[in-house]
Amino acid sequence: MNSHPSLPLIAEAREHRERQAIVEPTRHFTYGDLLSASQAVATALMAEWGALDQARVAYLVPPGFTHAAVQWGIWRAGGMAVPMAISHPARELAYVLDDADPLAVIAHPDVEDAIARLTVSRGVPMLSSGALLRTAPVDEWEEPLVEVDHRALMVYTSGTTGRPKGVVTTHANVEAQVRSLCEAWEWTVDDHILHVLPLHHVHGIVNALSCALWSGASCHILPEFDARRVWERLAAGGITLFMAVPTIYTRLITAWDEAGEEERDLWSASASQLRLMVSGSAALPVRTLKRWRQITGHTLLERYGMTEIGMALSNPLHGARVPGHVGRPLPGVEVRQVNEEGGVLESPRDPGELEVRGPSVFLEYWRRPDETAQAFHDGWFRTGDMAVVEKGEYRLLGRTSVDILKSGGYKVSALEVEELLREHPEVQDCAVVAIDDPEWGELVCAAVVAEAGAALDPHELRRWSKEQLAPYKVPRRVLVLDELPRNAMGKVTKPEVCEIFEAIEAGATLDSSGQRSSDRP
Ligand code: MLC
Ligand code: AMP
Repeated sequence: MNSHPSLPLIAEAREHRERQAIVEPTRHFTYGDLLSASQAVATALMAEWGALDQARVAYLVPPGFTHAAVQWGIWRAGGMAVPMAISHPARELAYVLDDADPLAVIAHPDVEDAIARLTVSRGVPMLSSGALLRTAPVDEWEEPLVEVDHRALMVYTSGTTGRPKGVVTTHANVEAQVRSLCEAWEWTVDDHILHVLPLHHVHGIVNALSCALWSGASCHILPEFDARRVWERLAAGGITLFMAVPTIYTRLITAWDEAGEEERDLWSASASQLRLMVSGSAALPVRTLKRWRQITGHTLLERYGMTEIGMALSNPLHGARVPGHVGRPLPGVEVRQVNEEGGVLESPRDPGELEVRGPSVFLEYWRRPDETAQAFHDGWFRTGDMAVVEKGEYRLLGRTSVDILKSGGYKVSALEVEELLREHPEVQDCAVVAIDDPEWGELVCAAVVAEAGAALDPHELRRWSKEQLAPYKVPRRVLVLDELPRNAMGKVTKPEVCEIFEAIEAGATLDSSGQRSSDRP
């Protein structure tokens, strides 16, 4: 076997073969196990296709050891890893398959049925992750040379235009993202992170899983988020780090409030033992930060990032964390603000759009050269997020586009949801807006106008949407209106649509799935 792998991640893993890498609820795996299993995956892929030379390999594998082994195996064979979401319905999975156009799809036996029909009709080979991991070891395995500027990862994320785009990062980008966080948050081999995030977005992939594995630390993975299980796992002891989106902290607070006194005391005491708890992917409400501090003694470290850039701004590990602020640039990251004309602001105290530059910034949107070019301004990535700097600390003000929403930490394109709703035979027109919500941050809400003579049922529209869209994109509230509010130019005025939802909310007449209303307030 080649003793000089070109991926630093693999070289580092060999330094701590005996240490625990992945801990599942009932099984433990060492770095040695991860090296063997990922080599088995790489060997099997290369037996079929030779060194992959950046070819895309998609995978549909629940969070856990197998997921990590498959991702590393694709990398070690020289491929580009394309994670798919197990919670997504066929239409979303089909979109990723068509857009990524992968060489093969690796599927876990539990989810093979969900993807088999799609791969067969497209002629894409499907491989079972179970069978790959059982590939017999090969004595003479020449690990292919993987250049740092080779494409490593493609994560699908929604944008202001059309359907989701594949954000491609190179090995150098991923390494820069990981090393920046490992330095800023002082990861060590002695860390144990409790991982409850999905593994098809950077928060779960890079910040939690990859930082742990790069550091020789242990990653304790729960297959899905469940508030009581998280508290119970924290109470069992040994965890040093936790990372989540604000909705998860809100859910943990609710579970704590509902627990008995003895349990609360145990949970609070065990959480206080962690060395760091981080929040990100959406704005952390100050009330959540304060309540979490009361319960655990931790001032959550809030940071700001994006799929295209990894993490950019962070409150400090040591020193004061300013509530409502996202801190300062992370190591290796340059941040500036520009005005509407693209001019760099003279005073960062003025509001401006954030632009980011550095080795962690992505390479390209997959097969979208025009959109990639538009996303940059003189070599700086345009985030679409507005911010001011107050006493040296960045504070986010919102986004430049009303058509991007964040719900439970997931990004949603209002335009994408609108396009889907317009495909419904009874929908003539619609407007999708974000409504503030204490649990989800923002809720996806849709105002729709029915086709003439159609009796459009909001419940039915939601049920139909669920069959087509990722769960977090499905409108939570659907309101049937006679017409959408428009300005003199005939353009739908989304702020007015929001006002209608808010007025109805204030009157508390709208149930969670929407109800018919044609009375404009
Ligand atoms: C689930 N649902 C959501 C939702 N997640 N609806 C809106 N927004 C979401 N985020 C739906 C379910 O389909 C269900 O619909 C209903 O909400 C209740 O489901 P649940 O079982 O209570 O929710 P759950 O599955 O527990 O999910 C909640 C969650 C999850 C918070 C654990 O949303 C989550 O894991 N969020 C993290 C997302 C993330 O990792 N983002 C990082 C992106 S990277 P119904 O109709 O059946 O009731 C990034 C860069 C950066 O942003 O800076 O990090
Ligand atoms: P995504 O495209 O899913 O990677 O989401 C990135 C977006 O999440 C950013 O552009 C921000 O709008 C938002 N975001 C990430 N972290 C924070 C934060 N701490 N506060 C507010 N918004 C955030």
